[in-house]
Amino acid sequence: MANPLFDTLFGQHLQSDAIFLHLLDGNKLTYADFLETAARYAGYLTEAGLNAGDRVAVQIEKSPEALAIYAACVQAGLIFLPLNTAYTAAEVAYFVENSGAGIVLCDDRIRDALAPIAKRCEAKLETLNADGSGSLPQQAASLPKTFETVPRSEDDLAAFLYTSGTTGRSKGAMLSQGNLLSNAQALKNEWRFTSEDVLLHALPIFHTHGLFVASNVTLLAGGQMIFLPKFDLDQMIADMPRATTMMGVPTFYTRLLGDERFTKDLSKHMRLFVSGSAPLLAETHVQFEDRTGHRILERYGMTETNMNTSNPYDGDRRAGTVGFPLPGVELKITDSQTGATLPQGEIGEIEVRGPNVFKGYWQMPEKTAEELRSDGFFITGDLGQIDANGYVSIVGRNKDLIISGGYNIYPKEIELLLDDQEGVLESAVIGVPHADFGESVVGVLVAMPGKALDLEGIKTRIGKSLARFKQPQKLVVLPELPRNTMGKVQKKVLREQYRTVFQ
Ligand code: MLC
Ligand code: AMP
Repeated sequence: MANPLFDTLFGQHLQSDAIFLHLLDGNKLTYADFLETAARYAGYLTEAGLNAGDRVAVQIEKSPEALAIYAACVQAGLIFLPLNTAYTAAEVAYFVENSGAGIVLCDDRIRDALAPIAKRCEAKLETLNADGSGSLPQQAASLPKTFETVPRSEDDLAAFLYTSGTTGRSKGAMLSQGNLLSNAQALKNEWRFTSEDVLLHALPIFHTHGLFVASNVTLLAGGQMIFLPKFDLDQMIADMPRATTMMGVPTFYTRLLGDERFTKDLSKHMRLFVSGSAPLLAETHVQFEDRTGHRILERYGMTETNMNTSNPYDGDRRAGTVGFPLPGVELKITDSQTGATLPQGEIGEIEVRGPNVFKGYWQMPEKTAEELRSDGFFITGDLGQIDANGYVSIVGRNKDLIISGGYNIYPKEIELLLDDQEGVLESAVIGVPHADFGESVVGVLVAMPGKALDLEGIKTRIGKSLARFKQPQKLVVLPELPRNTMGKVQKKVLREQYRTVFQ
């Protein structure tokens, strides 16, 4: 095939008058209309001088046009680099610089903030707003509604998704066409997606879950999406009667359960509810079944690997487990120190191998080598266990990571900023239980001898460079951090100490 990802996900729908997207304002968009927009954008990006393999950094609100940029990149052989809209200009600067993006696409509201970054990185800067206006659509409007698809192979890169690391430095996970395609095919089959499906889509489209899992599976099946700008409880309840399936992070499910309008009746026609990106409490799973009669299907994945495991569609969906490895995915539990495979039932590091596993971190061969073994197994940093029936459970993390409302937050990144604040000797950032977000961020500070810390001032200053969702919801001061005999900070002790601050 000329361009396997484009041909399989999009190409099959080029002339299709079938509905693809239902929008908040009641409008509907057919596949053909969507793909004409994508073709114009692909034409624009190519005329702007971008060549196959160049990076397109986008920090734009969710909209059909934003999704069309993804399609345009695939069609033009460009690498799509979506960025969380909550990132500050300082955070975006790193991604643009590190990726060497040839163009930065943003909302008009943040154009001025990103202009110096684009200039410094010699990247073009164009805008695309949530309502479909902006400098890019303006220039693309006069271009042809068809575009000659740029040939690519399954090994060619399709997307960079940045993921932070335990060192605090973000790494660009390089995903190939084959990575995305193989996963979309596995999930469509496992979850029985067809052209009859209407997915209630309220996830952001700058991460694996909303972009690849939700959108690619729907595209492959030729289904429809009720494409909501964000999660809004009233809207979810209003739209559920029109949907057949929903995908969400656990916060979606706890919020739905917290509303008495969410009843068995409202959801009885639904075919499937999928949860992932963060642990779904077994208690939520049980409550959901009690309320609706549906058993949520929990799956497990990550940026670097797409989806690895899934509970069965037909078999027993077990609360507190993430099910079985997907077809084509190998999963083993290993000793974190030696890498040796552990006997069945023991807890260890989860490693995965398969066509879903990424190609490495952009221009970071050492980081890649630390996590991606030469035999193809990726060391996930998650701790897991496989039971006698083959169900995988995630029991903890071997990486210092907080997951809040499905967003990953790496403590190191915040600690580096806190340590730089006036009067701070050292800091430790921890995640503690939070009823809505699952986990939330607490910053523990130690002051330099004789110094008093201005906590409000510190909050304001770090807020300038750190996305809101990463900012500690609470800062506390301790005389010293608890350490073990090796001198390592005992975050477990801190997590226990501050367990109930949000409850
Ligand atoms: C928003 N806020 C958060 C937050 N989301 N704080 C902590 N954690 C979060 N996840 C903050 C905002 O900054 C704001 O702060 C306040 O909460 C309300 O903002 P909002 O925009 O109204 O929030 P809301 O719409 O309620 O968003 C919550 C959410 C959203 C859970 C619906 O975060 C969300 O859609 N999460 C999904 C993330 C996701 O797609 N993850 C997949 C990653 S892929 P203030 O103080 O200004 O009021 C992956 C692989 C895999 O992990 O396996 O899928
Ligand atoms: P990200 O880097 O944003 O892709 O996040 C990936 C991480 O999310 C994984 O390494 C897990 O720690 C976590 N994760 C994803 N799905 C689940 C799940 N179903 N249960 C528990 N943790 C999950």
